[in-house]
Amino acid sequence: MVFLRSVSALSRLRSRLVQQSGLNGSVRWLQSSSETDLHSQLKELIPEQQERLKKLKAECGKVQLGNITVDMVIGGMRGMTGMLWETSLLDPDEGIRFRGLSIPECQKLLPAANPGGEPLPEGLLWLLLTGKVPSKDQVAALSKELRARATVPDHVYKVIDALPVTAHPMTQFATGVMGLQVHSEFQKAYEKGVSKSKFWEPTYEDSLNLIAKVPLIAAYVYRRAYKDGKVIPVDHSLDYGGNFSHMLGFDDPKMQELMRLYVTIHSDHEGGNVSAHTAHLVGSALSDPYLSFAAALNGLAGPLHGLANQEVLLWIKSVVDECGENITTDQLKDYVWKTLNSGKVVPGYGHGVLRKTDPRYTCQREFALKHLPDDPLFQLVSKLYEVVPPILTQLGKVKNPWPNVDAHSGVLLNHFGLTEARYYTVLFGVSRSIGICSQIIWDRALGLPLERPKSVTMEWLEKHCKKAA
Ligand code: CMX
Repeated sequence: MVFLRSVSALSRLRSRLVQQSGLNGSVRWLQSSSETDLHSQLKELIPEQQERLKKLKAECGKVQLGNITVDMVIGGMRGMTGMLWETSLLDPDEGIRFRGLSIPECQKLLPAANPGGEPLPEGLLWLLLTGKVPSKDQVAALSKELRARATVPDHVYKVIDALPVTAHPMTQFATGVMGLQVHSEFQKAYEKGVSKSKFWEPTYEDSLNLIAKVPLIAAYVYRRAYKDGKVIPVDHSLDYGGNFSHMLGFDDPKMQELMRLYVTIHSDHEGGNVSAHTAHLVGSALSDPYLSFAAALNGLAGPLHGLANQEVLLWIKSVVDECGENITTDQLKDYVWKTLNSGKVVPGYGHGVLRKTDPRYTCQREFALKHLPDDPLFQLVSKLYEVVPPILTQLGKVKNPWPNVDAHSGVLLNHFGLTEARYYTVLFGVSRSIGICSQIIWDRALGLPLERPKSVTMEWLEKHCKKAA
């Protein structure tokens, strides 16, 4: 029971309660000494969410969510609702919401390193895991905890060093993550016979370790591939995003702000995208977070998914190489048609779910307008926004002619000196560790089962359709 001794105490408490509306929208009281400890917070939340799922299953288990058509089965399961993903939800028109909050709301509500600055990714991690907007103290405590976990054993670097320095950075990165796996707490606990009700605890340990350590591996890969292997150690005075930027070799405060924004907006995009779904699927076999996340990275490395950010910058640079920086609209249209006519996609445009401009694109554009309005490649990206959608619409088959997140990220990084496009998907991967691991913790906490959808053959479909007709 809390006693309110004064009006100011009452208003302090009120603002705190507003900040801490719970997972199901109800307000929670957080007065214990464990208030700034994420693990304690989760321990409190998990039983009520387990009950919620039990009730949902008992009361609504037989409610239909839609009809599955043959198109869906042969069309990559588009539009088929088929998995539970608690941390974020994607609306085709509005874009992503992290635990109900849009990107502009996250920018407004999550604690920042600087007044009016970009949100701290640690704050987003707290939000994804608990469903609550964290206080500054909670974010500071989590930041400190992640720094304490940010060490990588030497054997991981040796495994990476066994690869040619020219190996794709995503290959080096995923290899490093597999090297970390030998320290999995989940695997150890499972071998010792941990009970199902406790699965989430070692999963939590692995997840926080993984999130804390991947920036070091990613920075190592960058410095190895592009900076003669000169590694920059962790700066214990910096936050997660700032530190990552620092270890890559970028200490410009604007680049550090960009990294905070980048990691925040790339962290999670509901569950059906290739990387998130892969992690969820692999994890459903009780593979630990390292195994699940490494699998996800291999999906992220595909050009239709995360590799598109690399492809966009390379494509933009090829436009400049061929036509110069002062390219006219007509030249740009011709270049887009040339790309399409050679059987390629226009990278950075289109989406499996979104049907409007990706808000992750919009917030990066706002960042560019604030910090680099005169950058020639940014201006080219703006011009592409005018040119590409009408052409893709003209094709008549593209469901979403608007830009996605990858259409913008490269020119921002390039502006601050991170010019090596082949590296970009690694940054996406580091960011994804936050969303993917948050959901894996909840997968184990909620006791979600092995994922095993039914597949059929063409013959089966033909027979089924004949019968239906
Ligand atoms: N350029 C050219 N053609 C495109 C296109 C684009 N940007 N986007 C879609 N199309 C084509 C598809 O290739 C498909 O053609 P076919 O029927 O001949 O195979 C047709 O339009 C219909 O596709 P869709 O239903 O609109 O889109 P999908 O859900 O099948 O694919 C995506 C979505 C993202 C793979 C696709 O839009 C694409 O290839 N975009 C370019 C790559 C890209 O930017 N990927 C990054 C996405 C974000 C991320 O995951 O990081």
